[in-house]
Amino acid sequence: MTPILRPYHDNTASLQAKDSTYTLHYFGFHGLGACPRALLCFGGAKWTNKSQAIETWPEVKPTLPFNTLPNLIETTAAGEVIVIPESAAMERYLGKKFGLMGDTFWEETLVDVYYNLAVVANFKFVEKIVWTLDDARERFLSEFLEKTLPNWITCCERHLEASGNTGHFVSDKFTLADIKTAVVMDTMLALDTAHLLNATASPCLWKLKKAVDSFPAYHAWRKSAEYQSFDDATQTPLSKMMPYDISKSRVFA
Ligand SMILES: N[C@@H](CCC(=O)N[C@@H](CS)C(=O)NCC(=O)O)C(=O)O
Repeated sequence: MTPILRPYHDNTASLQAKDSTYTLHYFGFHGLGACPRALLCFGGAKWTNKSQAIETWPEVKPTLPFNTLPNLIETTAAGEVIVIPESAAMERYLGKKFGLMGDTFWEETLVDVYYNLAVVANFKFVEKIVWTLDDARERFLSEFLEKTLPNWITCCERHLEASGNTGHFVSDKFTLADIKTAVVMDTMLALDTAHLLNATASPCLWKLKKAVDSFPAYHAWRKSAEYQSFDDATQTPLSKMMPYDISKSRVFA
């Protein structure tokens, strides 16, 4: 039977429940699993990784709602199990659940704007540079480093500076926008970007990255052996495609 999402589910109670446990089903590398994992740390949630082995992927794939990973699996205290596919949907779900979407309608809009800016920058990197033809990669990478990334940085810096350089997109509070931006910066820092991303060229993003990476539960996750194993599994295939050094993302943790 093809798995489907529940056509209707009133999750008001589960959104309010603080005692759920979570499983993040993804492959054993960072990729699209990195931001949901960070959000689970910021939410102080009880969570574990279910790392999908490549060998069993062909039989697992058709059992998933959209045949892809990540999937977030939430088990409420009452034993109800909620499965959410699509990284952006689960990130916004966790953002709402953990109070990381701002406190007013306008703050939520700002969160959406800078969250989406990071989503799109990451998507362009993945689609145009990772999943591309070998002979096109170098050209797309140059364009990305010369245009797409500087534009993303400028848009973020302008807003962060105008908001008082607090280390946050919204006031002085952590939101989904901060967390997604810091996670996407890990990928960008691993490329040849030292001239674009540093304490003087992009001081406001640097401050934001430091604030996010220093958050105690997230800092501890980044220091864990499991996170380190995801670093290694992320590094190996990408460094075969282009200059890529994940250790450069470990500026603050
Ligand atoms: N739009 C989806 C994309 C999911 C996706 O393409 N996931 C990849 C891994 S990053 C996957 O499952 N690949 C294995 C496959 O398609 O067989 C999301 O954001 O969750």
